[in-house]
Amino acid sequence: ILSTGTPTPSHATQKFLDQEHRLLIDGHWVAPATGKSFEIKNPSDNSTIAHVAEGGQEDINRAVSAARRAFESGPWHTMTASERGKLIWKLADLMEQHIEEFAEIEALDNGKPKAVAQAADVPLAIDLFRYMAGWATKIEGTTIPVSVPYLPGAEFHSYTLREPVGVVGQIIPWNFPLLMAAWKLGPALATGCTIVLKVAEETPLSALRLGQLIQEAGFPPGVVNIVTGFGETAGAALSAHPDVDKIAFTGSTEVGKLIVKAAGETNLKKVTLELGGKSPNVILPDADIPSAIAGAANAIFFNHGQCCTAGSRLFVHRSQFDQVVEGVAEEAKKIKLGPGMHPDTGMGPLVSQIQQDRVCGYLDAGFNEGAQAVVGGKRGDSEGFFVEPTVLVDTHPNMKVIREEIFGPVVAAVPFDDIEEVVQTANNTIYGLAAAVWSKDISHAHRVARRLKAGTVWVNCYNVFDASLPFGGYKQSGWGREMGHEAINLYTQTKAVTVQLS
Ligand code: TXE
Repeated sequence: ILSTGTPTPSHATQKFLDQEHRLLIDGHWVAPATGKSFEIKNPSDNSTIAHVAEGGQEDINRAVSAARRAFESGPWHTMTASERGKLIWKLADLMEQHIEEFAEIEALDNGKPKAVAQAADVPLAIDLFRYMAGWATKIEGTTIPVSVPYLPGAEFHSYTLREPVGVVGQIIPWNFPLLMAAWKLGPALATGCTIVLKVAEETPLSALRLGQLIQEAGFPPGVVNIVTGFGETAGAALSAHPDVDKIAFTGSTEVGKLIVKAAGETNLKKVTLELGGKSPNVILPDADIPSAIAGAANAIFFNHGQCCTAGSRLFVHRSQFDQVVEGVAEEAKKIKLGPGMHPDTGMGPLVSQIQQDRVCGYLDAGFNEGAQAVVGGKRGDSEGFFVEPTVLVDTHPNMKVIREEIFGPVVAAVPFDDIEEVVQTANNTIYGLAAAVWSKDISHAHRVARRLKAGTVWVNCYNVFDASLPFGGYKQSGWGREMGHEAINLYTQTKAVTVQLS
């Protein structure tokens, strides 16, 4: 594991880390009502990099009241769509001036390689805001002809308005801290909602830096409120709050179910969920094998496997199974483990000791049930929360490592004999977030793409994301879609207006 020669953060990043990190409520950085703060760790060496405020129930209440005021009577409520769009675009411009700083914050806080954050997380977040800025002025209703049978001869003019849902609570995870904040904030701002964002306790820092830029861009007070704190307290208070109109959540399926329950027991707030996955990656016999091997490695090892879309079940035709498994294992061996800030790091640590223990627990369960590791299979020998990139074989369909989301750099490779069989096995999961198929035969590829039960299917590629593509899950991977036009629909509601003309 790399460690010597790890650069220190830039002056700008260090200055930010050393600040007092408070809550953003009603346009001010305020101390939490709890009076408490908690430590933020660098997962590559378990050192403390910052302290942030621990927001609780009372802070959530204050933030929701501020968001309500901003929604009902603040300047936001009378701002034109064009002005809203310009503010969002301005935020993207400000982010662009701080790409490196954001990348360093993500590397230190989450553990991902700085170069990856700089090439993917931060530019994708900026792009998302620009895409959503464009939508602000394109949210339209329709006109609808009506003929009412019990009012013969009466004439009407009917139309629909698409109005913002209102005060939105957003709860995000730690795997792509800045990008998840952008996916949530972008469409909510474009549609004119106001927001209380509860960031993950593991990785709150980039959202706090984003909060500073939101202030600098000039969003009115109360439009975006950011509360740092824990899930069981701040998160639960937000999802049960009677004055929140919608919760958008990304995280575990387990907590997703708690959110739905809280909504049902309180005000039936609308809920969208982006939850776990156990995504199948299917390599058909007619695939271009070298690119499928590289793709399969990327599918599982990107972001250390801490992707809801991680290609954690790799299905390969029996005739090519050994070749592909060997190829993916070779790719795994080439990956250098190290701190996110080290320029040679290919894979950083997992985000926390809890996640490291969870992933290693899955590995142990797999080995006890008879699985074998072709490569990897152990935690890293260091203070940091590293796990070796791992390829498992000799699994069977009832094993935990096949059924449950591991959320680490662990792929199970499974041979298949025919397409019908692999489609059935690939769909044999409670999840349905993503899937991929590799084939040079376009009919095969399209046919399999149709039959895979997943919200995203990639053909001859993996982990391709764009702000314009709707993203979300079938089955227990979630409700609703993020990004694209569909996200706009889910932050608005339809009002039908009917005017009698005669
Ligand atoms: O998730 P949690 P954790 C999966 C992945 C991972 C597992 C556990 O399998 O191993 O979940 O990760 C907030 N009410 N994913 O424990 O707990 C919490 O504060 C309201 C998949 O980190 O779901 C954080 O902000 N909120 C995934 C957010 O929920 C609560 C990404 C996510 O945390 C809460 C992350 C509660 N009772 C984990 N409890 C994906 N889909 O990408 C927690 N939270």
